[in-house]
Amino acid sequence: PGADPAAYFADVIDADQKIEPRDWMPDAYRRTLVRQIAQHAHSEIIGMQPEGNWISRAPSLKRKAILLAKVQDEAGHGLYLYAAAETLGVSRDELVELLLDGRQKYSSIFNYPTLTWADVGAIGWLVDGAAIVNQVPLCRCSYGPYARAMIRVCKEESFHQRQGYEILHTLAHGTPAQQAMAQDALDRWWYPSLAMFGPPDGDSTHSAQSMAWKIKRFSNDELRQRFVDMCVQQAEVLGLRIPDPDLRWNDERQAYDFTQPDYDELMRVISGEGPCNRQRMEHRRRAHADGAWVREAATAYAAKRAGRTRA
Ligand code: FAQ
Repeated sequence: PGADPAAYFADVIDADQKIEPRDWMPDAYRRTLVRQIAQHAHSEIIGMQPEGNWISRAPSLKRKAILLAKVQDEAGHGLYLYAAAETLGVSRDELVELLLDGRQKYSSIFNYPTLTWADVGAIGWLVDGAAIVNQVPLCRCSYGPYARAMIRVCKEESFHQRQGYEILHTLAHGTPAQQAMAQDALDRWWYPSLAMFGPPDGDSTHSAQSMAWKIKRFSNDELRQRFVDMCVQQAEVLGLRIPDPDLRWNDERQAYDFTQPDYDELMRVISGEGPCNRQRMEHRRRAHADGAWVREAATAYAAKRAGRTRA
């Protein structure tokens, strides 16, 4: 770093190198990262609920063990991401408070209910699939701690995606009732999964600046297109129908044309009016309150140990 920290920042971004916690950065860069990383962390933690709903009802011991491990991975991703956010000078306690107060967001997708076992398969295939498409480019994000966290997270997400795909494959090749259950899950999760990528580029408030800073590497619409193109063949192998009558290959664009999700619905869900928003937040507040004694015990233990080392 030379005498001019702003010039150094610009050079690092230009050269595709990483900004590290001790480097100077514009306040707005820091704020955007805190917002995005915190929202990402909260999504992992709230995202444990829809699948957690099926741990006690998984159809076999093996499925139950796999699902338990997946939901635990999500808790791990959440903590990993809170730790990445803390390198920007905020504490995990503050971020958790911002979530519980409703001042920070989590992904819209986790406000939809998991009605059947097939939904666990659809979440793995589509929601983790969308998460991978969005997060692989984040491994090259300009902020070092976030980029490095994403490498491990993506490896685990790709295992999650396969386990979901395998659940759906089993159901889709099972009895007619199981096939219908798999199709119904795809019908309900398809558009909410497309909406995960955020508003269309024209309405995305942060995209242009985040792309200039190389936090985002592709726009919301570019990633949504990539996801659709990836899913079409996978749905064919499953023998399931993507619920979009206008889905067709466009030779000129070398990509699929598809129906956009309902962005008014996305905005309603983001603003708290989705099918499960209240339930998800109530559950999180209760879990946080029930865990107060663990935090108190851990703080007391740390203080006791610190006293012992000093003595
Ligand atoms: N939900 O200007 P943009 C997972 C908000 S994966 C809620 O385009 P940006 C794994 C946005 O915050 C899910 N809010 O915003 C898993 C902004 O709000 P603000 C988590 C949304 O940031 C799988 C406003 O709309 N992944 O958890 C959504 O440039 C299975 C304007 O939007 C990540 O968070 C939405 N879908 O782009 C776990 C990835 N979309 O603050 C369990 C990292 C937009 O201005 C089970 N995040 N908003 O009022 C990102 O890549 C970006 O933040 C985007 C949004 C792409 C989500």
